[in-house]
Amino acid sequence: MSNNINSRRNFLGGLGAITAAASAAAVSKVAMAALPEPVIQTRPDTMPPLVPNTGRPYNPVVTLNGWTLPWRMNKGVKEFHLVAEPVVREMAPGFTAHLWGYNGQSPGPTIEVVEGDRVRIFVTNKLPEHTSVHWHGQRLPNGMDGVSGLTQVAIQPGKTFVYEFVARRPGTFMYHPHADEMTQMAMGMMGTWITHPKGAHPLIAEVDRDFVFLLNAYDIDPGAYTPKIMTMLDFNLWSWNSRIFPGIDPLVVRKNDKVRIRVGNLTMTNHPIHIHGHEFQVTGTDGGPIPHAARWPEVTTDVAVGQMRQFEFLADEEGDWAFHCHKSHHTMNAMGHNVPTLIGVDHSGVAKQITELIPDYMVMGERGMADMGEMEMPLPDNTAPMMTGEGPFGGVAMGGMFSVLKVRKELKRGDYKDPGWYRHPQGSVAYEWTGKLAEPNRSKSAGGKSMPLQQKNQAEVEVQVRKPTGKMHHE
Ligand SMILES: [Cu+2]
Repeated sequence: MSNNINSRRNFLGGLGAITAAASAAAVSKVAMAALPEPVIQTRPDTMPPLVPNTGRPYNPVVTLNGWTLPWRMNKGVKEFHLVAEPVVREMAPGFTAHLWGYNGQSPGPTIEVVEGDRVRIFVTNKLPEHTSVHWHGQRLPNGMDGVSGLTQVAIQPGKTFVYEFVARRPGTFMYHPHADEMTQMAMGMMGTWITHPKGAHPLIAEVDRDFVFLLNAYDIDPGAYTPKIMTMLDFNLWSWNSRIFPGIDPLVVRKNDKVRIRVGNLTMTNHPIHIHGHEFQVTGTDGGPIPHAARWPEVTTDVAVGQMRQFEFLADEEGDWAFHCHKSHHTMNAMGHNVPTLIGVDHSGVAKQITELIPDYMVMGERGMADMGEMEMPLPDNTAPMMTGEGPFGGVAMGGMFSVLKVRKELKRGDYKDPGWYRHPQGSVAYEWTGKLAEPNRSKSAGGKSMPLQQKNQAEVEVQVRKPTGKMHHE
């Protein structure tokens, strides 16, 4: 996590090091007369929570590899300024994508308000085509719902529209265009909206750490910068807030902190989000908080398309706990697909011969794919390796939707700095067995009483042989 707030342009500008808290409300008299000056973020780091210093107090969220949009208070109305524009997003170190987003990044900044707040959002369109913003999950006047053509005129390039409503319902919401959605969401236009409860709420617990991120997916050819927008299913980059492992920051929490994680899905498939070492309860959806009697413990929760799930747990086990999507193809990056299974195929000799013809030739997968995580394979420029990451015990061989929940005793309240790798207590790490191995005691009655092995007649075993037809591919 970076504490560099200088990368945020604040309303006053040029003041140098201004704190996140101060930038939330600092507005000059000149600015009051016009639109709020848009605040632009240029970095993909997880920014510290934006502590409010105007309006009702609340415990702010931390946006994973993201930030919260400062606002100005104008006669009792919270005013925000979103700018829809092309952005350059570093998805992982060494790999940047040319996306569309808001205020310098994809996803756009998180918007945080309090139940009952009057909100005004200025949306300026700097895209080459029209857009609109839909406020997913909000109770609002129909004409503020942001569906271009249906509830409003689309925002043409260069135009600024104003959305105004009262944040009536506390919860976790999303925002995204409702104009040329296929293109604009495939290009990364989305953001999160948090409406905090205005006081103690019977179903919304107070927590020590409150994280939020969106699930998104891209199809960017190795070596390319711009997503292919026509892709429906075969995405090759599975990201959290437009970051892929090892570019996703760890979720750093203090031992015995009560933790809430809010996850919204704006991809085109479901993602079973899985945490190690702890059980959680799903405490809310974008439809609102879940009654206590309807909650049950889980270690994985499926987040379907267009849904938000918020879950909570007590982080009472120290360590570096994997936290990831449980679809194994979603924890790898581009180039991992369309490779034939070669497990058990011996390539020795062949690779050497081919290398003489094609330098850099590499055989993939004869001992499984784990080698891929460690190989120094030449990649096209601007490409994330398929599986990578160096852990304290070797290659992690992951990509995509993978991060680490780091639970530590020694952290201070509000400290989100990466504490490094976990120091395991002596004797608490899986270790190699170096003693003798017993001979396996093989089962002699595989079918039990119903199909005793001894009575099976070998001659009755039928073998089907299918001859290749002319239509099959021959290697
Ligand atoms: Cu997934």
